[in-house]
Amino acid sequence: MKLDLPDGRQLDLSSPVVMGVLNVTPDSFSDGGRHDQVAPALAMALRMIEEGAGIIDIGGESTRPGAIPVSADEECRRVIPVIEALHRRSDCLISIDTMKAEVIREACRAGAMIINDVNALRSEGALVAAAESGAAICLMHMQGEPRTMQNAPAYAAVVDEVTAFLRERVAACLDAGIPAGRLLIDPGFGFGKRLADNLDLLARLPELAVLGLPILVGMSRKGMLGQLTGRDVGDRLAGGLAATSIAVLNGAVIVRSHDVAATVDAVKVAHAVRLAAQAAARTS
Ligand code: 7PM
Repeated sequence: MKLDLPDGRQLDLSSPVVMGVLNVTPDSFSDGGRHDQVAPALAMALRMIEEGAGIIDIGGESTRPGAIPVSADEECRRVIPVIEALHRRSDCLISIDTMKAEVIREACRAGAMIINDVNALRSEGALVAAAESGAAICLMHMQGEPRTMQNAPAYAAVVDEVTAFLRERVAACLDAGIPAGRLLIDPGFGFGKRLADNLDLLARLPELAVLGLPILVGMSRKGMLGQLTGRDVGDRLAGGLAATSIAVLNGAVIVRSHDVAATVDAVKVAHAVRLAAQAAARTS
Protein backbone atom coordinates (compact mmCIF):
# COMPACT_ATOMS: atom_id res chain seq x y z
CA MET A 1 0.00 0.00 0.00
CA LYS A 2 1.04 3.57 -0.71
CA LEU A 3 -0.13 7.05 0.29
CA ASP A 4 -0.03 9.91 -2.23
CA LEU A 5 1.67 13.06 -0.97
CA PRO A 6 1.30 16.62 -2.28
CA ASP A 7 4.89 16.85 -3.60
CA GLY A 8 4.25 13.92 -5.94
CA ARG A 9 6.04 11.44 -3.71
CA GLN A 10 4.40 8.39 -2.18
CA LEU A 11 4.74 7.10 1.37
CA ASP A 12 5.54 3.39 1.17
CA LEU A 13 3.30 1.47 3.58
CA SER A 14 4.46 -2.05 2.67
CA SER A 15 5.97 -2.06 6.15
CA PRO A 16 4.36 -0.12 9.01
CA VAL A 17 5.34 3.47 9.76
CA VAL A 18 5.49 5.02 13.23
CA MET A 19 3.96 8.48 13.67
CA GLY A 20 5.54 10.33 16.60
CA VAL A 21 3.26 12.56 18.69
CA LEU A 22 4.37 16.16 19.20
CA ASN A 23 1.93 18.15 21.33
CA VAL A 24 2.56 21.89 21.27
CA THR A 25 0.21 22.98 24.02
CA PRO A 26 1.18 25.25 26.94
CA ASP A 27 1.13 22.30 29.33
CA SER A 28 3.48 20.17 27.16
CA PHE A 29 6.39 22.64 26.87
CA SER A 30 5.61 24.85 29.81
CA ASP A 31 6.87 28.41 29.52
CA GLY A 32 5.17 31.71 28.93
CA GLY A 33 7.25 32.99 25.99
CA ARG A 34 6.12 31.65 22.63
CA HIS A 35 9.67 31.53 21.30
CA ASP A 36 10.71 29.15 24.02
CA GLN A 37 8.19 26.61 22.72
CA VAL A 38 9.90 26.09 19.36
CA ALA A 39 13.36 24.92 20.45
CA PRO A 40 12.25 22.11 22.76
CA ALA A 41 9.51 21.00 20.34
CA LEU A 42 12.03 20.88 17.48
CA ALA A 43 14.49 18.93 19.62
CA MET A 44 11.83 16.38 20.51
CA ALA A 45 10.81 16.01 16.84
CA LEU A 46 14.42 15.44 15.77
CA ARG A 47 14.86 12.86 18.50
CA MET A 48 11.75 10.96 17.39
CA ILE A 49 13.03 11.02 13.79
CA GLU A 50 16.36 9.58 14.97
CA GLU A 51 14.42 6.86 16.80
CA GLY A 52 12.74 5.89 13.54
CA ALA A 53 9.54 7.93 13.24
CA GLY A 54 8.43 8.28 9.62
CA ILE A 55 5.87 10.99 10.41
CA ILE A 56 5.77 13.71 13.08
CA ASP A 57 2.20 14.58 14.13
CA ILE A 58 2.04 18.15 15.41
CA GLY A 59 -0.98 19.31 17.40
CA GLY A 60 -1.81 22.55 19.20
CA GLU A 61 -5.21 21.66 20.64
CA SER A 62 -5.67 18.87 23.14
CA THR A 63 -8.34 16.37 22.09
CA ARG A 64 -8.22 14.52 25.40
CA PRO A 65 -11.55 13.79 27.06
CA GLY A 66 -12.79 16.94 28.76
CA ALA A 67 -10.35 19.24 26.93
CA ILE A 68 -11.36 22.86 26.31
CA PRO A 69 -11.33 24.02 22.65
CA VAL A 70 -8.94 26.81 21.55
CA SER A 71 -9.29 29.40 18.74
CA ALA A 72 -7.80 28.85 15.28
CA ASP A 73 -5.48 31.84 15.81
CA GLU A 74 -4.15 30.42 19.06
CA GLU A 75 -3.71 27.00 17.48
CA CYS A 76 -1.75 28.53 14.58
CA ARG A 77 0.43 30.54 16.96
CA ARG A 78 1.39 27.29 18.65
CA VAL A 79 1.98 24.95 15.70
CA ILE A 80 3.04 27.02 12.66
CA PRO A 81 6.46 28.10 14.02
CA VAL A 82 7.21 24.48 14.94
CA ILE A 83 6.15 23.16 11.52
CA GLU A 84 8.28 25.82 9.79
CA ALA A 85 11.31 25.04 11.95
CA LEU A 86 11.00 21.27 11.46
CA HIS A 87 10.39 21.64 7.69
CA ARG A 88 13.63 23.68 7.45
CA ARG A 89 15.68 21.17 9.43
CA SER A 90 14.35 17.83 8.12
CA ASP A 91 12.61 16.29 5.13
CA CYS A 92 10.52 14.07 7.41
CA LEU A 93 6.78 13.88 6.84
CA ILE A 94 4.83 16.33 8.99
CA SER A 95 1.18 15.82 9.85
CA ILE A 96 -1.04 18.49 11.37
CA ASP A 97 -3.40 17.33 14.09
CA THR A 98 -6.33 19.75 13.81
CA MET A 99 -10.08 20.01 13.28
CA LYS A 100 -10.02 23.55 11.83
CA ALA A 101 -9.99 24.75 8.20
CA GLU A 102 -7.77 27.75 8.91
CA VAL A 103 -5.17 25.62 10.69
CA ILE A 104 -5.24 23.10 7.81
CA ARG A 105 -4.48 25.88 5.31
CA GLU A 106 -1.70 27.51 7.32
CA ALA A 107 -0.09 24.22 8.33
CA CYS A 108 -0.01 22.90 4.76
CA ARG A 109 1.44 26.21 3.57
CA ALA A 110 4.15 25.82 6.23
CA GLY A 111 5.09 22.30 5.11
CA ALA A 112 2.60 19.78 6.54
CA MET A 113 1.80 17.01 4.05
CA ILE A 114 -0.75 15.01 6.06
CA ILE A 115 -3.90 16.26 7.79
CA ASN A 116 -4.80 14.26 10.90
CA ASP A 117 -8.36 15.29 11.76
CA VAL A 118 -10.03 13.49 14.66
CA ASN A 119 -13.28 15.13 13.45
CA ALA A 120 -12.90 13.60 9.95
CA LEU A 121 -13.29 16.98 8.14
CA ARG A 122 -16.81 17.62 9.47
CA SER A 123 -16.00 21.13 10.75
CA GLU A 124 -17.03 24.19 8.73
CA GLY A 125 -14.77 24.56 5.68
CA ALA A 126 -12.42 21.72 6.62
CA LEU A 127 -13.30 19.47 3.68
CA VAL A 128 -12.66 22.22 1.12
CA ALA A 129 -9.45 23.32 2.83
CA ALA A 130 -8.19 19.74 2.88
CA ALA A 131 -9.13 19.16 -0.77
CA GLU A 132 -7.36 22.35 -1.89
CA SER A 133 -4.23 21.61 0.16
CA GLY A 134 -3.37 18.51 -1.84
CA ALA A 135 -2.31 16.87 1.43
CA ALA A 136 -3.01 13.30 2.49
CA ILE A 137 -5.79 12.95 5.07
CA CYS A 138 -6.47 10.70 8.04
CA LEU A 139 -10.23 10.32 8.66
CA MET A 140 -10.88 9.23 12.25
CA HIS A 141 -14.06 8.01 13.89
CA MET A 142 -15.25 9.83 17.01
CA GLN A 143 -18.63 9.59 18.75
CA GLY A 144 -19.54 13.02 20.14
CA GLU A 145 -16.95 15.74 20.66
CA PRO A 146 -13.75 15.72 22.75
CA ARG A 147 -15.21 17.70 25.67
CA THR A 148 -18.01 15.22 26.36
CA MET A 149 -17.26 12.09 24.32
CA GLN A 150 -16.48 9.84 27.30
CA ASN A 151 -19.63 10.78 29.23
CA ALA A 152 -21.89 7.98 28.02
CA PRO A 153 -20.61 6.38 24.80
CA ALA A 154 -22.97 3.72 23.43
CA TYR A 155 -23.20 1.53 20.35
CA ALA A 156 -25.47 -1.22 19.13
CA ALA A 157 -22.67 -2.64 16.94
CA VAL A 158 -19.46 -0.64 17.23
CA VAL A 159 -17.51 -2.18 14.34
CA ASP A 160 -20.42 -1.76 11.90
CA GLU A 161 -21.09 1.80 13.04
CA VAL A 162 -17.44 2.86 12.80
CA THR A 163 -17.16 1.25 9.36
CA ALA A 164 -20.35 2.98 8.14
CA PHE A 165 -19.17 6.34 9.47
CA LEU A 166 -15.76 6.04 7.79
CA ARG A 167 -17.41 4.89 4.56
CA GLU A 168 -19.57 8.06 4.59
CA ARG A 169 -16.56 10.34 5.27
CA VAL A 170 -14.55 8.64 2.50
CA ALA A 171 -17.50 9.25 0.14
CA ALA A 172 -17.61 12.92 1.21
CA CYS A 173 -13.90 13.25 0.39
CA LEU A 174 -14.29 11.59 -3.01
CA ASP A 175 -17.27 13.91 -3.75
CA ALA A 176 -15.05 16.88 -2.85
CA GLY A 177 -12.56 15.74 -5.48
CA ILE A 178 -10.00 14.13 -3.17
CA PRO A 179 -8.56 10.96 -4.75
CA ALA A 180 -8.68 7.74 -2.68
CA GLY A 181 -4.88 7.54 -2.82
CA ARG A 182 -4.70 10.45 -0.38
CA LEU A 183 -6.88 8.84 2.31
CA LEU A 184 -6.22 6.95 5.54
CA ILE A 185 -8.80 5.63 8.00
CA ASP A 186 -8.64 5.32 11.79
CA PRO A 187 -11.19 3.71 14.17
CA GLY A 188 -10.37 6.33 16.83
CA PHE A 189 -9.50 4.30 19.92
CA GLY A 190 -10.70 6.12 23.04
CA PHE A 191 -12.82 8.67 21.19
CA GLY A 192 -16.32 8.15 22.59
CA LYS A 193 -15.75 4.44 23.29
CA ARG A 194 -16.01 2.09 26.25
CA LEU A 195 -13.34 -0.51 26.98
CA ALA A 196 -15.45 -3.23 25.36
CA ASP A 197 -15.87 -1.06 22.23
CA ASN A 198 -12.11 -0.48 21.98
CA LEU A 199 -11.41 -4.20 22.39
CA ASP A 200 -14.02 -5.13 19.79
CA LEU A 201 -12.47 -2.69 17.32
CA LEU A 202 -8.96 -3.99 17.96
CA ALA A 203 -9.95 -7.66 17.69
CA ARG A 204 -11.98 -7.02 14.52
CA LEU A 205 -9.68 -4.45 12.91
CA PRO A 206 -9.32 -6.66 9.78
CA GLU A 207 -12.99 -5.88 8.99
CA LEU A 208 -12.10 -2.21 8.36
CA ALA A 209 -10.01 -3.39 5.42
CA VAL A 210 -13.23 -3.63 3.37
CA LEU A 211 -12.86 0.11 2.78
CA GLY A 212 -9.64 -0.61 0.87
CA LEU A 213 -7.63 2.14 2.57
CA PRO A 214 -4.55 2.09 4.81
CA ILE A 215 -5.39 1.92 8.53
CA LEU A 216 -3.85 4.21 11.17
CA VAL A 217 -4.23 3.51 14.88
CA GLY A 218 -3.38 5.42 18.04
CA MET A 219 -3.42 3.60 21.37
CA SER A 220 -0.34 5.06 23.04
CA ARG A 221 -0.93 5.83 26.76
CA LYS A 222 -4.73 5.73 26.39
CA GLY A 223 -7.35 5.09 29.03
CA MET A 224 -8.16 1.61 27.72
CA LEU A 225 -4.62 0.58 28.71
CA GLY A 226 -5.16 2.06 32.16
CA GLN A 227 -8.42 0.14 32.52
CA LEU A 228 -6.73 -3.14 31.59
CA THR A 229 -3.51 -2.76 33.59
CA GLY A 230 -4.49 -0.41 36.42
CA ARG A 231 -1.54 1.84 35.53
CA ASP A 232 -1.24 5.63 35.35
CA VAL A 233 -0.64 7.38 32.05
CA GLY A 234 3.16 7.43 32.49
CA ASP A 235 3.36 3.66 33.03
CA ARG A 236 1.37 2.34 30.08
CA LEU A 237 4.19 1.66 27.61
CA ALA A 238 4.17 -2.13 27.93
CA GLY A 239 0.39 -2.30 27.60
CA GLY A 240 0.53 0.07 24.63
CA LEU A 241 3.15 -2.02 22.86
CA ALA A 242 0.98 -5.12 23.27
CA ALA A 243 -2.08 -3.34 21.86
CA THR A 244 -0.06 -1.81 19.02
CA SER A 245 1.46 -5.17 18.10
CA ILE A 246 -2.01 -6.69 17.85
CA ALA A 247 -3.14 -3.78 15.68
CA VAL A 248 -0.23 -4.31 13.28
CA LEU A 249 -0.90 -8.06 13.19
CA ASN A 250 -4.50 -7.12 12.33
CA GLY A 251 -3.50 -4.79 9.49
CA ALA A 252 -2.65 -1.32 10.85
CA VAL A 253 0.09 0.29 8.74
CA ILE A 254 0.59 3.60 10.58
CA VAL A 255 0.93 3.64 14.36
CA ARG A 256 0.70 6.89 16.33
CA SER A 257 2.83 6.84 19.48
CA HIS A 258 4.49 9.00 22.11
CA ASP A 259 7.25 6.39 22.56
CA VAL A 260 8.83 6.04 19.16
CA ALA A 261 11.92 3.88 19.81
CA ALA A 262 10.04 1.15 21.66
CA THR A 263 7.14 1.26 19.20
CA VAL A 264 9.46 0.88 16.19
CA ASP A 265 10.78 -2.40 17.65
CA ALA A 266 7.34 -3.75 18.57
CA VAL A 267 6.02 -2.95 15.11
CA LYS A 268 8.93 -4.77 13.43
CA VAL A 269 8.14 -7.93 15.38
CA ALA A 270 4.39 -7.75 14.75
CA HIS A 271 4.88 -7.01 11.05
CA ALA A 272 7.20 -10.01 10.63
CA VAL A 273 4.53 -12.26 12.15
CA ARG A 274 1.88 -10.73 9.85
CA LEU A 275 4.04 -11.51 6.80
CA ALA A 276 4.53 -15.07 8.05
CA ALA A 277 0.78 -15.49 8.53
CA GLN A 278 0.12 -14.19 5.01
CA ALA A 279 2.73 -16.54 3.53
CA ALA A 280 1.22 -19.49 5.39
CA ALA A 281 -2.27 -18.59 4.15
CA ARG A 282 -1.01 -18.55 0.54
CA THR A 283 0.58 -21.99 0.67
CA SER A 284 -2.29 -23.76 2.45
C1 7PM B 1 -7.77 10.02 24.78
C2 7PM B 1 -8.05 10.19 23.50
C3 7PM B 1 -6.51 10.30 25.26
C4 7PM B 1 -7.08 10.63 22.67
C5 7PM B 1 -5.54 10.74 24.43
C6 7PM B 1 -5.81 10.93 23.10
C7 7PM B 1 -5.48 9.88 18.11
C8 7PM B 1 -5.23 11.02 17.37
C9 7PM B 1 -5.18 11.50 19.48
C10 7PM B 1 -5.77 8.66 17.43
C11 7PM B 1 -5.47 9.88 15.39
C12 7PM B 1 -3.39 11.43 22.62
C13 7PM B 1 -4.78 11.33 22.15
N1 7PM B 1 -5.43 10.19 19.42
N2 7PM B 1 -5.21 11.03 16.02
N3 7PM B 1 -5.04 12.03 18.25
N4 7PM B 1 -5.75 8.72 16.07
N5 7PM B 1 -5.49 9.85 14.05
O1 7PM B 1 -2.92 10.46 23.21
O2 7PM B 1 -6.05 7.60 17.99
O3 7PM B 1 -2.71 12.42 22.33
S1 7PM B 1 -5.12 12.47 20.92
